[in-house]
Amino acid sequence: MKIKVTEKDALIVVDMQKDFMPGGSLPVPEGDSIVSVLNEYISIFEGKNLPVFFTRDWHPPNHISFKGHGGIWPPHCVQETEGAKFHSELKIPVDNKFIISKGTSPDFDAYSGFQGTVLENLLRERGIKRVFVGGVATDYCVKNTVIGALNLGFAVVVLSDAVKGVDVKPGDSERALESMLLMGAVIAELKDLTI
Ligand code: VGL
Ligand code: ZN
Repeated sequence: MKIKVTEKDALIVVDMQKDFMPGGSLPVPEGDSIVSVLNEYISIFEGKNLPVFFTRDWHPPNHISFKGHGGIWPPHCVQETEGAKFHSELKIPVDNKFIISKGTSPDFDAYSGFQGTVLENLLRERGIKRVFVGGVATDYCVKNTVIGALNLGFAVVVLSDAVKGVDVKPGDSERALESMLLMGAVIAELKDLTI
């Protein structure tokens, strides 16, 4: 299916941080394999001067999602640490890009880029009606960001060649994609986009 990228579209790149990449503290298997296709999407949006949003997990050291602090995850994406940095090959535009930090307070977690952030406002201010979403993890932050966007009334295109999941239980990523579809998201890949 062909999808034309228009001036009401934005790109959201979810949590492409070192701790979520192989070798990081909470690795998504093959998480780094989507960097090059994400860079292609980024250059399409940048080329049309459309906004690109990069969400990041940005946790304090005592975050509630961490083992030992009430959560299930190993410590990851701790503010100002190496593991919280974006993958070094991710091509972050100089202009018209926004970094959205989430999960920044000790007592709240945020799997959605809309939770406790200004992402919705930034999109609305710019007249954005549809978001294209890629990144990690399909079964956590991508899924919740997509559902968050749908619930706020945005149309959503999930970029199936630019997402990777953790699959704590086998099939979690596949089920996550199905639930995004059921809620109204469209699934597309690079070859479907026309500029
Ligand atoms: C995520 C687990 C814990 C994600 C964040 O970015 O999908 N997963 N924190
Ligand atoms: Zn987290």
